[in-house]
Amino acid sequence: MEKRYFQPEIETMPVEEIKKRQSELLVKQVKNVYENVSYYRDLMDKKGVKPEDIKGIEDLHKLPFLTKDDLREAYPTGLLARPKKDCVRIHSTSGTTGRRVVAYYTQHDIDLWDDCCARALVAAGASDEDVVHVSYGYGLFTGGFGLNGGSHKLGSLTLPMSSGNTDRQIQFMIDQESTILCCTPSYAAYLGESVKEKGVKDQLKLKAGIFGAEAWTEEMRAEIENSLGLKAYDIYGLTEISGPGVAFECEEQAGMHINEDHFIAEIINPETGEVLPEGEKGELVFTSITKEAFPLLRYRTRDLCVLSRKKCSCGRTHVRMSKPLGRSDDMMVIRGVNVFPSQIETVLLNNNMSVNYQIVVDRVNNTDTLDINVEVTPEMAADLTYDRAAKTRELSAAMKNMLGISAKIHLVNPHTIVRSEGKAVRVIDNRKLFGH
Ligand code: DLL
Repeated sequence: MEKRYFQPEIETMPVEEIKKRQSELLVKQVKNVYENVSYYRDLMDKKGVKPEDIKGIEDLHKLPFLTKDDLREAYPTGLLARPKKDCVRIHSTSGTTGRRVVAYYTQHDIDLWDDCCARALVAAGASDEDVVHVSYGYGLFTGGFGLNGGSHKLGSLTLPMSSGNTDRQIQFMIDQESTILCCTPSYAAYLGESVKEKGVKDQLKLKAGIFGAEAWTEEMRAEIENSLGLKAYDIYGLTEISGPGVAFECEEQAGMHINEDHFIAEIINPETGEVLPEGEKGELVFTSITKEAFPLLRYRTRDLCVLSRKKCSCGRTHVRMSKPLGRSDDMMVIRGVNVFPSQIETVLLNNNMSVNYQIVVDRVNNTDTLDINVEVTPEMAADLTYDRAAKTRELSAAMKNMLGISAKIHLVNPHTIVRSEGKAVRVIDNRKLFGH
């Protein structure tokens, strides 16, 4: 049966009530963590904060932050708040440098995560009558298991496809009449491209897609919606805080509602750590108030975004976060100028290029170089009158205008840039500025 919300009483709870609930849970969680996690107790002691100092969310700013470095330092079990024998699962980030981040879950933690993903599915219009096609990777990555769990909870028929084998994905989509597609936006774009090549769009029954785990632009949304014939919804999350479903888009498609009954969100100035007022752009910080095994307090995500309490027409009262506008740590500084990959993507897509591109940064003779390889679309490649040199000049000018620095544009043939079945590798920075 179709419903508007998965848990209406929570998702539409008056803001004052949410805050009251957050305060109560925070006080309990701080006490729990102080008593059970020596690593965090040491951090609190160092900052001179005792659990009694935290009487509600107004005191949250007194607590120390946690960063990925702390997680690495405490690896593997230093931040566990429950005995390992109470845990039923781990997940891990795909981090290639340093030690991995591993998050632990009790059954309670899995249940609440499933609820969050079920809320996201319902917000995208899913019900127990839908066929949910999960093409996020299964395994240590949280994407596959997360959406799988949400879909089960909702009672939808779940296709645990995992990523890869695009021909088989499309065949199952047709044969099983998949209605909701869950995968990374870059894989959705690739699926859209393959569907177009096979000429099978009219055999698909897709109505919505839930795409996240990496940054994507509005231009890319339009492209995917068009190629797959669905409405594309954003979903946000991170392994440390549970996985996908920390926040999700509703039909408004204007920011993602954060599941505030489980996670308290703050925006801070990434340089000073100061908490910023609503509406200001800064680094997103999460405190998990209901998790048992791996409850993180004031975890710095490095994602830059803006929060909004503006009333949403969907009726949900939970605060909305903007799409991440970059990361406080993935921003590239090229010839002294701050460059975000999303700016480059916007220029490419606004100029009718394909979504298959790669940014290569290097340093030659002490000068940074920026090269952008982008595939021409099959239509452009087939058009004998197409003027690649003119297009290259046009893109170079648009890029200079957007970034403030010039970039070398290389138009390459379709299918020459390696496709991703998970998160796309958009940036290759050969400068190795950070010693990795
Ligand atoms: O990417 C969890 C996830 C799986 C989210 C499936 C959505 C869908 P991690 O691998 O730990 O977890 O990566 C977390 O990915 O801090 C963001 O920088 C980025 N990210 C996640 N969702 C989005 C999004 C999963 N919707 C990191 N838009 C986060 C932009 C996102 N960036």
